[in-house]
Amino acid sequence: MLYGVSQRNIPLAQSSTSASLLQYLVNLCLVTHPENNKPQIEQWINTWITLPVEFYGQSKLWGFVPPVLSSDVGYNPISLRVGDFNLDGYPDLLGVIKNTSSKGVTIQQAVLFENIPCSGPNCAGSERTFRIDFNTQLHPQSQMAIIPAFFDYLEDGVLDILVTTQSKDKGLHVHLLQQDFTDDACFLKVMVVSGLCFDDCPSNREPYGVNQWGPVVRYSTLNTNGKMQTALASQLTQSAYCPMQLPFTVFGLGQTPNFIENFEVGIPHPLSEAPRHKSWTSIIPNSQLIIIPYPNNKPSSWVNKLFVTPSRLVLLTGAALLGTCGFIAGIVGILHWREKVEDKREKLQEAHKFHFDAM
Ligand SMILES: [Ca+2]
Repeated sequence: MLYGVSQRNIPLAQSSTSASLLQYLVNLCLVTHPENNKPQIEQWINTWITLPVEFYGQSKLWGFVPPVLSSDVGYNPISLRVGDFNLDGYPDLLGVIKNTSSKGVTIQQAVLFENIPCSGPNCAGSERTFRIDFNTQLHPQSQMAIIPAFFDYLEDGVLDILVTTQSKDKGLHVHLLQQDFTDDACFLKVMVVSGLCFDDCPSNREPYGVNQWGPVVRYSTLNTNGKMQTALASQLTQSAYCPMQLPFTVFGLGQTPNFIENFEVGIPHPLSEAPRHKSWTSIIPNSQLIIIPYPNNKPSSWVNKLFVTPSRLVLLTGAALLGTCGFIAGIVGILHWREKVEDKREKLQEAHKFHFDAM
């Protein structure tokens, strides 16, 4: 078993059940049959349980890619990257799987593991599991996927996918799969920076610093059913073994256009000092937050920079409002014009009447 390697790759830094509890996931291979390794994803619920993830697809049995020390693309431990690709509030995974046919032909491709509800005895108490999306092709099939990663390419709060592949001539290529997201779902994107400058911030500039490891962010809000929806995530949980984690957190809010009732940020602190965290209320969905924890040891002074991204619905609502205003203005204009014509006619009649009376 690859427990030793896998333990370093606990990738899940986001609540997989949207229940505000961090769930530990570990991906591993049982290498009793190395050529046909049996892949598993296990979740920690008081004990490790195996999630019922189906690795059979496209008439093939797939497995994770065990790391090879002599590989010409580097030593890549089995890793899963976390990101809520469809913004439904449940973090999905991105990983590489491979299949070697009986003729020795190996296919290695990047796939999405969609976070879906789980019910039945196979779930062993877990409310969620993952389904491999064999239908979405993330890169040319003729190339071997090496490292996939989520990234917000257009800074619009919707996650895109970058995949590094290797072609038959050993050349490495980077592919971008830009997501054309049209679903009615909201997001909250949070970046917690270090709040530090090298020496002092010149010209009283904001001490943005750079992304830091270890901050925890949490939100709670009422969903469309009137129930409290909470989620929690940690930013940059890992710095070794090519983690390719996002330097920010994207929470999918699902179809929840309500204000975020409570939003909280905490950063690492020395054990001898008080915890460092701060809360904000009434955050607008579809917004990007940059938290500047300056000074680090004085949370009451921390600053929250909010950038609002208008969603498609907001734009549609604005367009409908403008259209309605234009329509009403048109009617008012027509009535006004008719009124003026009427007045003019009445004045002419009055003038004719005056001339007639004068005669
Ligand atoms: Ca999801």
